[in-house]
Amino acid sequence: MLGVVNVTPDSFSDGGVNYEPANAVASARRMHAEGAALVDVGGESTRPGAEAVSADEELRRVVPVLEALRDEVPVSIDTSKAVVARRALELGAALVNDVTALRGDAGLAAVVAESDAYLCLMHMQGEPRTMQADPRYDDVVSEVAAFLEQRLGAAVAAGIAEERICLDPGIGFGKTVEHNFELIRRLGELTSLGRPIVVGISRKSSLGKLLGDPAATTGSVAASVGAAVAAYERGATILRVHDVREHVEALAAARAVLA
Ligand code: HH2
Repeated sequence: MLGVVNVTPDSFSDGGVNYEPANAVASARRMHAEGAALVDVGGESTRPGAEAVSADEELRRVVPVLEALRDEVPVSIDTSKAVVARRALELGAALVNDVTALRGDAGLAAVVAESDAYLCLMHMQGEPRTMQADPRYDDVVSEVAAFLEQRLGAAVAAGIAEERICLDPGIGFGKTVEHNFELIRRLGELTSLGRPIVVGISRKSSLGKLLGDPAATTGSVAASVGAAVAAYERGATILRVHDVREHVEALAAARAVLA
């Protein structure tokens, strides 16, 4: 379980809640205590329509949080920027979560390669500002699988050990509701790439839309848990979630049934 702590004023579901460093630190500690193996700290929202922030601003947001959590709560850093990743790794981050899959900052691959950190490569069609305008695929699952395989190859070619890399279909990143659910339904086509699969559907708007609100920008915790359990059953290894306790409890029950 990967807990989500967005140190941002504008994230789609927890925006503002963890913008104060003290709140972010408290949330991370709570998520760790509730069973999150890692807490994903981010200083830039990637929600649909979000504007990019500068590296200085991103550092200003995340560094105090990482300093406070150091040696206490295992963290990943949700960033596409090499300077932010480097500082986070110096402060003990164990994983770099890059939603651009090493296509954003040409310096990021070397920063990860020089460390012993893990790396998450995520699929996105387009860029956050415009990605939900009109996402189209011939076959979303095979296109996402081909992309992830290609980015995995690029990361390995840049010197990052394959054993350290996990892959993520990028739920909500340039995808319709149907694309998102099809990716989870056919997750086996992604697990067959041979790397652990991360799924982040927690509170995402597809869940709210599924439940009948076409203008939804978020989804409920209950709907998140239902989708997460289904993703787990289909082979997801890491679930990126805002509500750690609820997901840990649901997975304990699912595991007991499936064991
Ligand atoms: N989703 C978000 C951000 N980072 N990283 C991975 N690997 N997978 C995801 O699905 C993913 C991600 C968006 O969610 P959130 O962080 O809650 O919101 P925001 O981008 O608005 O800060």
